[in-house]
Amino acid sequence: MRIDIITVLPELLKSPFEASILKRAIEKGLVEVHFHNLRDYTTNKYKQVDDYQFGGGAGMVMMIEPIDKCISQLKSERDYDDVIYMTPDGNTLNQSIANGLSLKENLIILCGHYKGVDQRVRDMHVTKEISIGDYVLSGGELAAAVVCDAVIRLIPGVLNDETSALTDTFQDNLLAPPVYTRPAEYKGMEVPEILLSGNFPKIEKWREEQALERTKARRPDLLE
Ligand code: 6GU
Repeated sequence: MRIDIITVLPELLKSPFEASILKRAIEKGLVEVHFHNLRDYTTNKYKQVDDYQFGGGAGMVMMIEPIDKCISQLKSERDYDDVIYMTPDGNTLNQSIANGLSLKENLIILCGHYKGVDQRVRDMHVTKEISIGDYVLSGGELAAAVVCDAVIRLIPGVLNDETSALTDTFQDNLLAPPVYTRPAEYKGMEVPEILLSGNFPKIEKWREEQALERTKARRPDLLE
């Protein structure tokens, strides 16, 4: 997979890709991530990327020209499956959206700022609009990093134990069951005995029950 991220703040976005699972995915050649600074696509000498909105009102709007130049250049180099615009009025990210994106070959992610981008960018280029929840961030960069993390860890070969993505919370609309590691007893608190029993069919059944119980208690909406 190749991901091209268009942003006015590349420095805000780079560090998540320099540690842990995302770093390893890049090193293994399973994903390429390229950052494009929108200011490199401006035409005026002030490297201006935003302007006042037509009709008046507070807040700047990201201009169409630098964004179109950047996206058009990328599209001339290869085919893209999707151009994703990060925006609080997009579809809320969930595991099903992440699963779908993990199957794509080439993606562009455009990070919004200020009051957002000129609507014509969305009409002309954008194929998916994604939010990461009902709250407002200063820009789409952190949201883009969240999308990349959720998607990249699903690419086959990225996680060491391939089954571990399959048993994630949400992967089957259930929350994950409680987990324990050594020591078996800590300050009088004991690990459930079943987990020490070695009876794997029984352990599996216990985990399923726990997952269901937890989901009923915390997220009954997932079971509807
Ligand atoms: Cl994608 N962008 C911004 N600016 N705020 C958000 C968001 C995105 N998702 C949730 N809040």
